[in-house]
Amino acid sequence: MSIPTHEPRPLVMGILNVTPDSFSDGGQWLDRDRAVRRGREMIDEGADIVDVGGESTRPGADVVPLDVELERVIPVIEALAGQVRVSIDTTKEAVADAAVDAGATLINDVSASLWPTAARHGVGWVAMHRQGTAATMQRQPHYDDVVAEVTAMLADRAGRATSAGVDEVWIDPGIGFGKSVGHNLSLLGALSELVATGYPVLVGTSRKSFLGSLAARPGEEPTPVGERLPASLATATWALAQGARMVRVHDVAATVQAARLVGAAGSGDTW
Ligand code: HH2
Repeated sequence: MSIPTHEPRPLVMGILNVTPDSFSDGGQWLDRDRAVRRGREMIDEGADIVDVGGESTRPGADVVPLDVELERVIPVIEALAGQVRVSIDTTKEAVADAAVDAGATLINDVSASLWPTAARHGVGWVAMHRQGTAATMQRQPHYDDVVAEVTAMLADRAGRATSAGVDEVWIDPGIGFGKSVGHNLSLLGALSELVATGYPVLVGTSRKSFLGSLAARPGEEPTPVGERLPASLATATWALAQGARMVRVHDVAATVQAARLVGAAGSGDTW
């Protein structure tokens, strides 16, 4: 039998931060034309969804006024929406409203509170877990049982969204959002518990700081953000192999290859 080259594969969401201060790509795509070009490049690289954001969520990031966030994201969404599925990464209802009017069909919500907006528009919704806010979340995250608490919170929000009429609900453990390195590892190690809720799971580890500390050689500094591709790919592959249906990444081309392999290896075909 010939070896299939286009197995159904898990999904890849490409990150497009139209911000000056995102932790990894801040300032790179703030210019509208560059952002649209990067979005088109991600489509060519195989992104299933392009996730457009206008406000960084990194610890200590500034709050962005509504008009500024709209000005950053709406023209980019309008330019890309006919060519690829677009999600809007926001916690503001007014931004989500305008983004859906501009063509976005998924609300990626790190505050896990915008399900009524998704229900009103009839679009999909991602509920992400976080402890605290951007200002406070990495001060001293604490859980008695991180896996149980994150799973319970996400199942609760997803249930509310489903009852409110949202047909497409994703859950996301929020790696790095009010979590220590140990919390992140516990959640990655127990992803099967989130998968067992029955909601599709999205995971975002791409270039995050815990990868820098874990991948560094003993006694060395954490690997810089631009050198975290191997660790990002390893954790994306791990997440997909545990049953996550989508990963959110900066490095689309490389991750699409990894996702293809996970899809092929998990297809159950005998070659
Ligand atoms: N991570 C970030 C932002 N949005 N959304 C979901 N669903 N899951 C995540 O893990 C997630 C997210 C942070 O990464 P990034 O967008 O690269 O940085 P910044 O928030 O600084 O713009």
